[in-house]
Amino acid sequence: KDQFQAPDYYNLDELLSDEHKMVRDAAREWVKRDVSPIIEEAAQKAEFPKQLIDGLAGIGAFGPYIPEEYGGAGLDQISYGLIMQEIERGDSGVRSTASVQSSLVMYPIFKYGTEEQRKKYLPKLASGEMMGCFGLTEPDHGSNPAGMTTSFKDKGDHYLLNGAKMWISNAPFADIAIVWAKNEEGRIHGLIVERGMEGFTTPETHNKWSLRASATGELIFDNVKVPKENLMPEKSGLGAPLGCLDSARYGIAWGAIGAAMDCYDTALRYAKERTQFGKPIGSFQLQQKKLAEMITEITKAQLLAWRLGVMRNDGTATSAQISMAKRNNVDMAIKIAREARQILGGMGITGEYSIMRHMMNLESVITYEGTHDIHLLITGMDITGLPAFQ
Ligand code: TGC
Ligand code: FAD
Repeated sequence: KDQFQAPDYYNLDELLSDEHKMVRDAAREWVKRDVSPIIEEAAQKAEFPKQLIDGLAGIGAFGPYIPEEYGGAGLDQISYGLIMQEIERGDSGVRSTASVQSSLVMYPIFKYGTEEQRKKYLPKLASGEMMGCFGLTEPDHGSNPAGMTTSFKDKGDHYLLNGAKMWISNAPFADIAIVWAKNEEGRIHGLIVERGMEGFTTPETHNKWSLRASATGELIFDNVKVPKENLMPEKSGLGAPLGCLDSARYGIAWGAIGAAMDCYDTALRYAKERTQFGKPIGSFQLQQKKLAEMITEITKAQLLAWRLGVMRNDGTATSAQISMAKRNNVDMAIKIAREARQILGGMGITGEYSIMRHMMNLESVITYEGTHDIHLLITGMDITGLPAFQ
């Protein structure tokens, strides 16, 4: 049985509105009821649990901040963050599916698409009837997407798309892909590619030890004819995909707190129940130091995420501020997962507890949406004015 109790050491609930708490509690209950009982088996089998799609749509996880007229939940940024926190409390892979659908598929269609594209795709994406993926990374261009070689040519009544994307979450089952590719002048544009277009395939990536409950794959484009109306016209250049990443990275800053809270809560309960040398292990100073540091770091991360949410609501958060929160909170979560696993001793390596799964998942989360190193360099550039990427 899922006994999770969320830590709130600084009474952060007092900073939340009734709507925030209602949205958060609905997501929390859904994770307890529908995710926790099945997620370990899905991860062991390396399968994305598709049966969760309806529930994700039901808690507003697909397009939380997309206006209701397009099928979204019309919520604010803090509600969006809280939903991501609760889902990742269950599993980072399930949160990935929600992040991609919301911030990397619905967001670009909403922001950069035509009214026809919004009406055609957004309501179906919000309800989960249609699933999407986001293709930016290529085999030879990960941290440096500006170097991408996927390209399209204008053939009069259509575009001809060639190239390949790698490490794409949701690719194996997605109905549409948001694909970033260069035109003949080398300018990056976003195209909506639909499953079934001739020459478009999505082979699955196997043998992952991380994010096993999320389906990852490639996107291969072999002379794919893309109708002209599938180009998103309102923004081009690298800033277009990077703008989507701002929204997804913000959600991850909250999501990572969820994973950390679950590891801490599990370790705290175990430390109070497990007896060695005639005493609960939680009575030993070394274990208390670990737990005390965990709750301190979680509390700091919660404050960072909440403040960033307020700035996102005001429209004042910068890309560099979002980058810092993604980096800090994922790093915090992975360190807590490692310490929490040790508190459980041998039991910590089993699937009886969620910690090892979170720990392995977080190895992907610290790498995708910009690696920890790239985010350090983003902060470095922001404070010195000197880019150190090249
Ligand atoms: P740079 O010259 O700095 O910038 C190019 C243009 O982009 C603008 N810009 C941004 N715009 C919006 N949001 C941001 N965060 C932005 N950052 C930069 C910038 O102003 C410029 O605009 P303009 O108009 O002057 O052209 O670009 P650079 O080539 O030097 O690269 C900078 C760098 C390294 C920070 C960037 O390439 C980067 O962030 N790399 C990391 C790549 C990455 O994060 N990939 C993620 C792939 S998607 C993914 O991982 C999904 S996982 C999903 C899941 O399962 O949850
Ligand atoms: P590289 O860029 O080759 O980096 C390798 C190492 O070099 C890293 O440690 C990095 O920090 C370091 N490095 C690189 N450049 C520098 C530098 N200038 N200075 C110092 N160090 C540097 N991408 C998508 O487009 N869509 C998705 O849905 C998606 N989902 C993913 C799901 C999973 C499970 C994973 C693992 C990845 C996913 N990605 C996705 C790809 C992800 O964004 C990339 O893996 C990430 O951006 C890093 O690229 P890379 O793996 O090519 O590593």
